[in-house]
Amino acid sequence: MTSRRDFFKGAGAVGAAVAATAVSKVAMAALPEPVIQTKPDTMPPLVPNSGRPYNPVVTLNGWTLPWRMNKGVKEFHLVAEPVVREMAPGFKAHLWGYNGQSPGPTIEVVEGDRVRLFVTNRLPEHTSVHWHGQRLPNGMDGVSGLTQQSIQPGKTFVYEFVARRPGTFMYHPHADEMTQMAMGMMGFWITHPKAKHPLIDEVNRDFCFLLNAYDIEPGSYTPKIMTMLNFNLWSWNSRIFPGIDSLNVRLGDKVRIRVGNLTMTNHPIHLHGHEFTVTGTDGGPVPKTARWPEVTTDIAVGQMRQVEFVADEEGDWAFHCHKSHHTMNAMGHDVPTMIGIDHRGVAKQITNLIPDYMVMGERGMADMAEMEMPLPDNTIPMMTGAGPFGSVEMGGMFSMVKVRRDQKAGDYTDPGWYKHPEGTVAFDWTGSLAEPARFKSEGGQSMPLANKAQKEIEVQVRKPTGQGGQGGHSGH
Ligand SMILES: [Cu+2]
Repeated sequence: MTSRRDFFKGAGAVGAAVAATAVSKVAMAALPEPVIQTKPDTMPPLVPNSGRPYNPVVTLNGWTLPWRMNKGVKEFHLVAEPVVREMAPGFKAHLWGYNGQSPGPTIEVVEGDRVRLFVTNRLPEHTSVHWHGQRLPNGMDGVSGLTQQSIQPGKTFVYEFVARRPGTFMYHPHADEMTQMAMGMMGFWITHPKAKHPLIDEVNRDFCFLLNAYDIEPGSYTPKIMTMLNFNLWSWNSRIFPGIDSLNVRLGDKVRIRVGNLTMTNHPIHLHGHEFTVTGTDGGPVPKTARWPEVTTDIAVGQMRQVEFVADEEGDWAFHCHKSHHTMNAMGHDVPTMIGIDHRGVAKQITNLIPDYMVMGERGMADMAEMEMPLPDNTIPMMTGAGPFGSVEMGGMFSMVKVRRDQKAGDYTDPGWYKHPEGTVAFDWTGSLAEPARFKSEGGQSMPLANKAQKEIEVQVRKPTGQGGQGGHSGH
């Protein structure tokens, strides 16, 4: 994470065509200069320098959009445009997004703020922005064709409303939605409470990110937009592990993490080493009497969840989607299972004949993480991530919550790997071992003999081809 914010002044390139809304002429005299982000880094929280104070969030591998205060109105300028997003080091995707990145910048306002959003369309087709979860006048809801004309390429529309309800929201197009969301157009929105709120606790760290998914053939750069189930890249804020930054906190911090799902399937998000409670959704804060402890919470399509916990155990705690196919990166092949078959030396020869060919490890999948398989350009290994004890064998929707005693308040930098106190790491047993006592009945005596197959049948588990199913990696 860097503290450097790269701003590019894109002023002058904006043609202002104003929507037929009740926005004053004075306000329209000039637009706020769009702020463009060129880096995929997690930016430090943007401490508000105008308007009501609040405790800002940190957007994972993202940033918050600065605003201009204009006669008591917070003015933001979003630019919808093609972007090149680095999804992980060495892997770039040609996406659509806002202000230089996908997802777009997080918008942070305070309950009761009057907000004016200029949206400039630099895409090759029309768009609109829907402000998911907000209470607003119907004509500001951003559904093209239904509540407004769509924003044609080159045009700028204005949305204006009061952020009436504090909470966790998102924004995305409501025009050619399938294409534009598959291409990465989305962003986070947070409305902070204007005063102490009985159901919204103050926290030390407040993180947010969106769940998104792409189907990018290894060797290519642009997502396939027709894909409904067989995505091959499962990402947080358009980043895949090991490209997702860790969530770095101080021991004892109260931590809030806000997550929204704009993929086509649900994601059970799981935290190690701590229990959390779901304190709110995009519908608002959860009443305290309705909260219960969890270590995994499922986030359905189009839903948002905010979870809270006290980070009271030091360490590097895995934090990931619990669908195991979602913690792997792209495989562009119908990959046969080769468990039990020694293919050393063969793979390279086959690859000469069939450039796409890739075999699963003969001892399971774990050796894929270390295998020196020639990969096509612009893709990264399926499972990877060098940890302090070897390969983490993860990809996709995986990160870590790093809890440290000496992490300073307000410091979000990566503290490196956890140094475990002596005697607290699982270790290799070198003493003698007794044969495990197996149950005599193993093999099943409970089924009447008449119903049993004549011959003993043994099956081999075939994994993971994901044919036609959610979370599959093949099918190309
Ligand atoms: Cu998932």
